[in-house]
Amino acid sequence: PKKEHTLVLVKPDGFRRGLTGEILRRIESKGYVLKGLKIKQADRALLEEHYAEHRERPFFQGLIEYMSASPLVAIVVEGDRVIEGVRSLMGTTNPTLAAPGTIRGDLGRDWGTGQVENLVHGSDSTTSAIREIALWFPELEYHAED
Ligand code: DAT
Ligand code: MG
Repeated sequence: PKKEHTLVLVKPDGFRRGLTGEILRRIESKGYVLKGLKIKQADRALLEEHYAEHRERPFFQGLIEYMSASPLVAIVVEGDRVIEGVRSLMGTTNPTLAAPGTIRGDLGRDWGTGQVENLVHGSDSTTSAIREIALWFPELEYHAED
């Protein structure tokens, strides 16, 4: 069977707070394998493509501002059921409500800015993972189908 991959982003708030190592530690300690990793200043065009499904949502412009405010870390992670596994490690979207034990629940909170800052992104399906890895890592020889 083909190996499963997912795209993880340590979002600008996570990178700025020095939490990249802690987030990678949790992913690696779970047993997943890093296949690609880079620091990147994402531009609006890349983020609008990445978050295309949310284009009509009221929070879209704020989301693009948040994600482009400073560099982030983009990572390709490999493992059996890694898409679901990383989503489980992340916790639910709102960091105030995310369960303790998860990345968002342990390390995230609301800051009174009105912007949801939740430290980490993980692809939500096989289709999303293939699309997002090709978008963030066009230079990788293999994509999620390999
Ligand atoms: P997730 O990142 O948990 O997959 P999502 O795909 O629904 O969540 O949304 C993408 C990002 O958009 C999310 O990480 C933070 C932001 N967001 C989602 N819902 C929001 C809301 N109701 N208000 C503000 N930002 C929101
Ligand atoms: Mg999502």
